[in-house]
Amino acid sequence: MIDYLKIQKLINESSEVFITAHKNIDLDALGSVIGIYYIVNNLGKNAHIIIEDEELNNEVKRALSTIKKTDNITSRKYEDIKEIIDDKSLLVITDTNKSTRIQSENLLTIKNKIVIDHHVETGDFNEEKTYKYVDITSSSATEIVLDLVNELNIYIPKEASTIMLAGIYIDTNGFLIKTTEKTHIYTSMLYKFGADNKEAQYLLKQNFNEFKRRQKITLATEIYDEFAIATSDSEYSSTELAKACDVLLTFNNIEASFTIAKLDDNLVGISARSLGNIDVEKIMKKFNGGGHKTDAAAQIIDKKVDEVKEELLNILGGLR
Ligand SMILES: [Mn+2]
Repeated sequence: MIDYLKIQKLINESSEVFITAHKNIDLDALGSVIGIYYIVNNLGKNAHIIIEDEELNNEVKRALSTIKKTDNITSRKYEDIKEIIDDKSLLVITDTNKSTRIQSENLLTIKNKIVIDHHVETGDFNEEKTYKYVDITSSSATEIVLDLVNELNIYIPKEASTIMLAGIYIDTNGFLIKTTEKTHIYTSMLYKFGADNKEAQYLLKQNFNEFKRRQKITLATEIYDEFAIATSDSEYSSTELAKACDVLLTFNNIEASFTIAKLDDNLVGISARSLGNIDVEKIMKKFNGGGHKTDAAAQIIDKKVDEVKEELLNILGGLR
């Protein structure tokens, strides 16, 4: 259970609060950041949202322009706020537990830090944290933040609630994966705040070319008994591989899915998902990767996509 009293105390004792999330910010990260923003504001402190991304995806752009218009919230860069950082500043990081993935690593100089995340811990966040809460059973970072919102009895305005709703929608693939009773309880809380599902749909409109790219690797899928394996010789990002992998899990008879493609010239990425009967973390560990039983990944240096697929098939063959 999240220690909301400790978080409240840390905010109350701070001078100002800086809130950030992972690079290439998405709607879940932004939704959780906005939720924290309102918590901090309600507790009577100044909050600053730090986003350094040079290029924002369209959903995030739309969301940011909405809350700028309606709630007068703007994001800032480290350069703008570095002068006001002092010993009592508090940094809140959401939706990532990798210090290298944070929007601005400069922010890590802030001594007091809270980390709130729903990803499996990777051990690459070695900075000292004042308080850390990682819950991998939560659908999204936004869901965890709503737990706080609920405990601390905070009100979230309509437009911000819609962004938070869209954030949960993104991380659960439309309430298909990682969704629990709690996810729905907090979603209904967002509706009570005035979240608008139709507006969320507009926020979530996707880029057709990106969709086509994901479809392309999805169409290259081959089925081996209860396993779906998709490969491509084109370059994909690990996010794209993860998204395509999520989708493969939705097909008949599939218990585990894998997407494999080049991430870079001599780096192959593999993403793995399971409904829970197959331990994909164990499988990814054989590639020196890691993750969770149902959600794992690995990166392999100096191997070809086909070689990685062969290795994977051997491992899967050994499972029976
Ligand atoms: Mn997330």
